[in-house]
Amino acid sequence: MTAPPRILSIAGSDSSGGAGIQADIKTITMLGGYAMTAITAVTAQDTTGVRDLQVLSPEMVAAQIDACFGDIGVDAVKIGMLGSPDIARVAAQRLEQLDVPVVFDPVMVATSGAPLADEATIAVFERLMAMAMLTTPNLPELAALGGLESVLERSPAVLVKGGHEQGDMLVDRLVTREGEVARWEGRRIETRHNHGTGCTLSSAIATCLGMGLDLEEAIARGRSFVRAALAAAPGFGKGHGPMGHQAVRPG
Ligand code: PXL
Repeated sequence: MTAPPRILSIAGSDSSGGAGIQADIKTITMLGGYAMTAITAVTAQDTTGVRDLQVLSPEMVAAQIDACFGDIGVDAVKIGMLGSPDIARVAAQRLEQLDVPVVFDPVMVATSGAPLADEATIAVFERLMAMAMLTTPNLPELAALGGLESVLERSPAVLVKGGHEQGDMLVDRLVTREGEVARWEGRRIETRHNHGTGCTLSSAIATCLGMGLDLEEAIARGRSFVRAALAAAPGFGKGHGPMGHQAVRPG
């Protein structure tokens, strides 16, 4: 058996299990990766909203990152919720010294509408975009970051996720400084159980990059995983429930 790709998720914990670190561990594991974590913040949340939130110290986040790189080693990194500007800076500082593919999900708002990044943290996103192989904003995040041109000044590649578009057919586009290099069109999956889709997609792409797939293949495989997990949502909770990561068949 070949060794699984070693994937580090730098992200926040979601007690409800649908998003954040929990979604990342499920995704990485289901895709055949080995999941490691640097937890930035702990949220107390359910499917209807974030009840409470505690952010860890930047030293503690740095120590988790160092522990993963120092012993087991890391083949690819996913960055999600950062929690504070100091954590964002320390993550950037560590990753700038290392040569592994990084997927940056510029998390700003939870599916329930709760803010997950303040202005000062978002200001450090520029540095993270510059060291990421891919940045994966949804449409509201793209607008908040100043639009596609502005993001491309930093990040070499952007996956513009169309999930917030109106209509029946949704388009995700991979864009680099050379222009659009790929697009994927899919019929909207009608469900309110869409909590954690962004976390799941970014960690799936990181896992596939860690396996050695190229960017387009990694995105294609990540999208398929998200669509299968959405279709398998168990229907838990009174709000935006979790996806069905555990029900996705390999392949
Ligand atoms: O999906 C964005 C997200 C990221 N990280 C954590 C979250 C959420 C959404 O709820 O809870 C910890």
